[in-house]
Amino acid sequence: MLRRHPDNPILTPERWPYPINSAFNPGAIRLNGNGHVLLLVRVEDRRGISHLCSAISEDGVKEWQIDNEPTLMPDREARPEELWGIEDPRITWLPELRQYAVVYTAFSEGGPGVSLALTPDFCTYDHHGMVMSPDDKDAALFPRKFGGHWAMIHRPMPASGSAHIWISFSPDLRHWGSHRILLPARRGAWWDARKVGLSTPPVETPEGWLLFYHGVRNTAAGSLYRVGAALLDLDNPVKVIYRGSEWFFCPHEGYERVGDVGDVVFPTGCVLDGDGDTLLMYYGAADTTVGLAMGSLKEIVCWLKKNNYPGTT
Ligand code: BMA
Repeated sequence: MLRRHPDNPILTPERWPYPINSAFNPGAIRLNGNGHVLLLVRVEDRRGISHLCSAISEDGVKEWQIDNEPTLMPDREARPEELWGIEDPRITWLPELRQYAVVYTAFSEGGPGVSLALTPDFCTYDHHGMVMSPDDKDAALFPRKFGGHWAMIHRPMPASGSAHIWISFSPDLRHWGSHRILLPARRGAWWDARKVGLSTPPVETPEGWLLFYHGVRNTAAGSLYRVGAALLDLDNPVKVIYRGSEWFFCPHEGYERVGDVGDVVFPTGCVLDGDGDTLLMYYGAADTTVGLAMGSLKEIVCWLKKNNYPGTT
């Protein structure tokens, strides 16, 4: 259901204006105003510390203008929770606040947690700091409130056992509660048995919020990251309407199978094309480069209906 773009990988570390190790797991948004696509790419430098760097393209496919220097750096003085870098941003436009929300992993001395910053323009940021304590990652906001509360999807990591996708609510984007499991990892031999985590921010469709998620299976050769989907109720996103039984996107091409961390496809951002149906999904490939895959929202929802299996066993 997702077709890789023939120009893949669309962004590689060699193209960066300054020396880096890898460029992957980008947040994505279509900018208000000119409609260009902005990627906030996770860039790992040669110390191993990640920052975010923006790349902008008119059509979201080619001629990327990469910032000449890091766009958002971890600031270990002002924000000690960013000691070992900032990673894997997910971007949501919040019409009510007229700001973009950037939710990212802050790698603190206590482990990775979820941080939130608001920005009107990707130049200045209002940092809310770490809003979900370690270990927690793979988080994004919904674009609007439900019953007066903002909702965030995230993935806390328990000390033992499987890691599930959770949803939490906040009246002010700072204080979070009403935590509950939204999508549990399956069990046994399932492709999404050990860990699941949000991929891109939820995508609104007429039938519900489309939730892409990665499932991780441990094998003798290491972890395998693959992508599946679920559909959440539009007005009550704690309600899962459908969950696909199978994954539909997995490491296959050379650049997805070989890299710093092989056998990983890790989508973190998507935008819609002008037709309102074609999805452009951006993903990290083998923790090294950025890939683009395209599909139809309608087709994916249709597939979910036919392949629905809400069970975990
Ligand atoms: C996850 C995150 C991602 C990474 C993936 C595969 O836990 O840390 O940033 O892409 O593992 O290594």
